[in-house]
Amino acid sequence: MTVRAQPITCPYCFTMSPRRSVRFRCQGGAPGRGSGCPPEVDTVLADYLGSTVAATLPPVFDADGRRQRAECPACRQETFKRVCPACHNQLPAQYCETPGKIVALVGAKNSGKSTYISVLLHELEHRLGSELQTSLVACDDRTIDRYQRDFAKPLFGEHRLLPTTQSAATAIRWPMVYLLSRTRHKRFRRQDTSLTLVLFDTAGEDLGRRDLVDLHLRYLTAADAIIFLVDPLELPGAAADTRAEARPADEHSPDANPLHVLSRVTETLRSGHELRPGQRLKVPMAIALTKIDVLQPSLEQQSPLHRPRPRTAELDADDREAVHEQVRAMMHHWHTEGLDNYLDHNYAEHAFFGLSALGGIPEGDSVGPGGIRPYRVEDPLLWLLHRFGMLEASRSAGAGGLREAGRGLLEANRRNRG
Ligand SMILES: Nc1nc2c(ncn2[C@@H]2O[C@H](COP(=O)(O)OP(=O)(O)OP(=O)(O)O)[C@@H](O)[C@H]2O)c(=O)[nH]1
Ligand SMILES: [Mg+2]
Ligand SMILES: [Zn+2]
Ligand SMILES: [Zn+2]
Repeated sequence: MTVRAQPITCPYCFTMSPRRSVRFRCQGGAPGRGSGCPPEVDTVLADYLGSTVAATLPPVFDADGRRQRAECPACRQETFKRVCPACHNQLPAQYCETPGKIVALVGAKNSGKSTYISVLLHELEHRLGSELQTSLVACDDRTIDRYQRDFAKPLFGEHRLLPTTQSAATAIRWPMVYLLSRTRHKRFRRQDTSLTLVLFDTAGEDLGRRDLVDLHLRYLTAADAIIFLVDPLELPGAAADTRAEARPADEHSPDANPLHVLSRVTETLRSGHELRPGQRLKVPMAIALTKIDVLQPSLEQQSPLHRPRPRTAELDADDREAVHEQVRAMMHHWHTEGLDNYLDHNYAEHAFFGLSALGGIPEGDSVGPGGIRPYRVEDPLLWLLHRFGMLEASRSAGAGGLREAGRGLLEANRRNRG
C-alpha cells in the first residue's frame, strides 16, 4: 500500500484521519506575496492550545489532502501548509510523505523518561548516526526548541538533572517529531528508508488521571511500538542488588510503581484495541530497566550487561537474546516473574532491555563526576528498527557464549529458588 493510501495519524492529537480529509491553511498575506487572507481566531486550534493568541492565523479550508499543495478558495494563493482536520496543527511535510511510526514512551513517575529521551536523541544525532548511517532531523520548530531548551541545554550544557515533567493538565505536552532516514548500500544499489518518530514524554502520574485518559488512550492506541521504562529502584525485590547511595530516601509513591503503571497502560491499550479476553496485543513492547548502573556491581562479571553492545551496524541477535535472558533472570531473582507472565499473557511480543542514560549515579541535582556516559540506550530502538524492517539482524560469532551466560544465570536462579 502506498503512503498516500494509508490513513494518517496526527502526531499532536493522535487522531487518525483518511489522507484526503487532511485540510490546508491559507499562507496569508506577506510582503512580496500579495494580499492573502487576514488572520482570524481558529477556534479548533485555540481549543488544543488553550489560548487564542497563538491560534490567530489565516483560515483553514478543505481541499484534496492527498496533494502537497492547494489553492485557497478565498484569496487564490497557493499554500503548502497542511493541517490535521481534528486539531488544526500543521502537519510537517516530511511526516505526510513518509510512513510514520509512533513510538510511545511510557513509564512511572521518576522512571527516567525525560533523561532517556534526551540522551537517546543526542546519541542518535552524534554517535549512532555514523555507525548506523542514519540521519535524524526534527520535523517542526517546536521540536527543535523543546529539545534545546528542555533537554539538551540543562543536561548536556549544564550537566543538571531534568526537572519533573509537568502534567498535561497544566502544560501542553508537545510530542517531539523526528524524521529518521537510513541509507543502505547493498552491492551496487543504494536503498533509502525513512520513518518519522513521534516521541511523547508523558508525566508519569498523568497515566492515572481520569481527565487525561482520552489523550493517552489515543496516544497509546496509535502507537506502533511501546518502550516502557522501569526504574529497578522501584521494584521491591531488587533493592538488595542496588547501590545503597542510589536508593530513594522517601516513601515509594503509587505513581512510581512500575507494575501499577504497566497494568494501567495495558488496560488502556486493550480497551483502545477492543480486545476480548484471551486475545493478545500485537504492538511490540520493549521493557527497559533504566538506571542499570545502580545494579551493575551486583551482576556477574560475564554478564552481557557489563559489555557494550557490539557495534556492527546491525541488530546483533545473539547479544539481544543474551540481554533479554539476563534481565529475565534478574526479574526471577527478584521474584517479579509475575511481570514476565503478565507480559506473555497480554502481548504477542515483548523484549527486555537494560540501559543507563547517565551511566552513573547523579550527585544532588547534577550529573555524576564522570559526566554522561550512555550505556545501551539505543538497544530498544535497534530492536524496533529491525521489527519495522529498517535494520538487518546478524549472529555474531562468540556472542553465543553470552547467551549461554544469560541462560546459566537463569538456571542458577531456578536452582536457588527450587
Ligand atoms: N543512576 C541513574 N539515575 C538516573 C538515570 N536516569 C535518570 N536518573 C535519575 O532519575 C531521576 C528521574 O529522571 P527523569 O528523566 O526526570 O524521570 P521522568 O520519568 O521523566 O520523571 P517524571 O517527569 O517526573 O515523570 C533523575 O533526576 C535522576 O536522579 C540513570 O541513567 N542512572
Ligand atoms: Mg519527565
Ligand atoms: Zn487565503
Ligand atoms: Zn491533530
